[in-house]
Amino acid sequence: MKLKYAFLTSLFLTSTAFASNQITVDMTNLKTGESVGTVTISNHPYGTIFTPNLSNLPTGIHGFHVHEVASCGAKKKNGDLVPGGAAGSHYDPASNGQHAEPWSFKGHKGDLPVLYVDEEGRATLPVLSPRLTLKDLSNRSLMIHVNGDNYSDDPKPLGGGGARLACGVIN
Ligand SMILES: [Cu+2]
Ligand SMILES: [Zn+2]
Repeated sequence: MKLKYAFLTSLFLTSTAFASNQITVDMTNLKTGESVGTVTISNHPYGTIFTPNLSNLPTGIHGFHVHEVASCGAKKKNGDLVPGGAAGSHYDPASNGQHAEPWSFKGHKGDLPVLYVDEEGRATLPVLSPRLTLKDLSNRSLMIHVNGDNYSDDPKPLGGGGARLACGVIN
């Protein structure tokens, strides 16, 4: 009986440790509803690493953030239905109220380094967030924007990323 309990306990601890080490997020094109691949988020001594395995995206750099709400649905804003609007704004638990460099403590905690998409429409280069932990990430969403990100609210708010292109709920 004792042995059986120890075995079950070790099984539980192993699966828990594995589950808390890595999260895979399914990403969907908000216009077409089609899958564009996954982003795997993993623990690292320097923060969390976001490893994309994405395709069918527009070539170039794209704003990439953790948004506060675990939804990729559309939401009405000023009478217009905004794709991905239900994801809310950038994850900002300290209510810093500004968009900044991913390594800055003055900006949103969900501000990530830009996502690079190659000539074939693929994104595979990982980025590191030095501030986020996996704990921060459950029940949030991951967003890829149409435009890039200058890590500032100037000249455009939220880095100038503009419309929401692809999204995934982080469970
Ligand atoms: Cu965003
Ligand atoms: Zn931001």
